[in-house]
Parts: sequence; structure tokens; C-alpha cells
Amino acid sequence: MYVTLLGGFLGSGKTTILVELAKAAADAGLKAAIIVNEAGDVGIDGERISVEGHEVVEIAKGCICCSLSGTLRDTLININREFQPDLFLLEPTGLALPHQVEEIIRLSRIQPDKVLKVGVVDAYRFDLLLSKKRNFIEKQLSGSQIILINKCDLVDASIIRQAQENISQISPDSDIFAVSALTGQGLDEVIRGMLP
Ligand SMILES: Nc1nc2c(ncn2[C@@H]2O[C@H](COP(=O)(O)OP(=O)(O)OP(=O)(O)O)[C@@H](O)[C@H]2O)c(=O)[nH]1
Ligand SMILES: [Mg+2]
Repeated sequence: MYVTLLGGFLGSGKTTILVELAKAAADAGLKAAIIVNEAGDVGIDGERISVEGHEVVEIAKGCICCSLSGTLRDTLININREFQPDLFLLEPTGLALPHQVEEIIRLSRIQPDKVLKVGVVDAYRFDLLLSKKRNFIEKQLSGSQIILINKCDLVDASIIRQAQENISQISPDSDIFAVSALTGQGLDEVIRGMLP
């Protein structure tokens, strides 16, 4: 079983990407369990994804890494026992730090074969965000195996190149891809590589 952890700042497109991942998992005949926190303007269409054979759990308000960490741990344990998914798709709040969530996964002892940390960046806002919150963004992105520069439909190529340069400085070992979750540009190939 894999755990895919979608990290990234508020509004960067995590839920939109997660929904695409869930669809691809269903197409590949995989059982995915989706755990999101409820904040955010794109909701998870729980009905539809459950119909496709997935389990959707929304954790009510708050950061799953701090006040609700017990809940996340229990959720992981319970879903794993009752549902035995091939894949957990996890979206903590945009203010979460991936290593905190990883610690909760470790404490749950669900023992995944792989924890894939995916950082999501909003191409349109990245420069500004980096100038204002560099420390936080560095902590949030560094250590991600994959970083997606999302919303590439909104910016021109020079902005994307600049973001790529900045990100490879912040997290030199990450694979960086420019995508648009809205148009699907660049996303299919990346998603295929993320599934177990
Ligand atoms: N133009 C454009 N808009 C996008 C893209 N991906 C997501 N969005 C929009 O960006 C907004 C935020 O997307 P979400 O998927 O909710 O982002 P999130 O990271 O889950 O947000 P939070 O959960 O609030 O942190 C929504 O209005 C999406 O429709 C993209 O590739 N291009
Ligand atoms: Mg979201």
C-alpha cells in the first residue's frame, strides 16, 4: 500500500489534483482511500468517488497535523483495517508541514510500502509567496519526491522557468513538473508514475 501526501500552500490546487489521482487509481483498478480536511473551495465529490469504489473521509475543520492528529492516526488505522486500500490519498491543510504528517503516519503503524510526498505550487502566486514566506515554503516543499508547478495555464513560460529554478534550489532532489490540473496539461504522465 502507498500513501501519497499532497502538500502545498492554501489554494495551490491540491484537491483538484487529488481528484484526478483518485480517478486514475479507479481506472487502474486500485482501491484508494481519500482523506482530506474540509477547508478549501474545491470539495471532494464524495458520492461520485465512493461510487467508483473509493472511501472518502473528510476530517472536519482544523489542521490534521496538530489538533486533530489523533483523529488522522485513528482514521488511517480504521480505514486500513476495514478497507485495506492500495493507496491512501492524503491532503492535509495548506498550512501543514509534510514531515509532521509523516510522523502521524509512522505512529499509525499502517506500514506503507511507500510514502510519496508531492508538493503543489501555484505558478501564478509562487514568486510573491516566496518573497513573503520563504522559510515556510522551503520547509513545506523540501523533501518532496515530486513537486508540481500547477496552474501553468495562467502564466507564460518565463514564469514557469523562474519557478523551476527557485524550486530546484529549495529542493534539489525533487522531480519538478509543470502542469495544469484545470486543463490536464502535463498531468497524466505524472499521475501514472505516482500509482502503485
Ligand atoms: N487556472 C487554474 N486554476 C486551478 C488549477 N488547479 C486548481 N485551480 C483552481 O484553484 C482553486 C484552488 O484549488 P484547490 O484544488 O481547492 O486547491 P487546494 O490546494 O486544495 O486549496 P486548499 O485546500 O484551500 O488549500 C480552485 O478554484 C481551482 O479550481 C489550474 O491548474 N489552473
Ligand atoms: Mg483542498
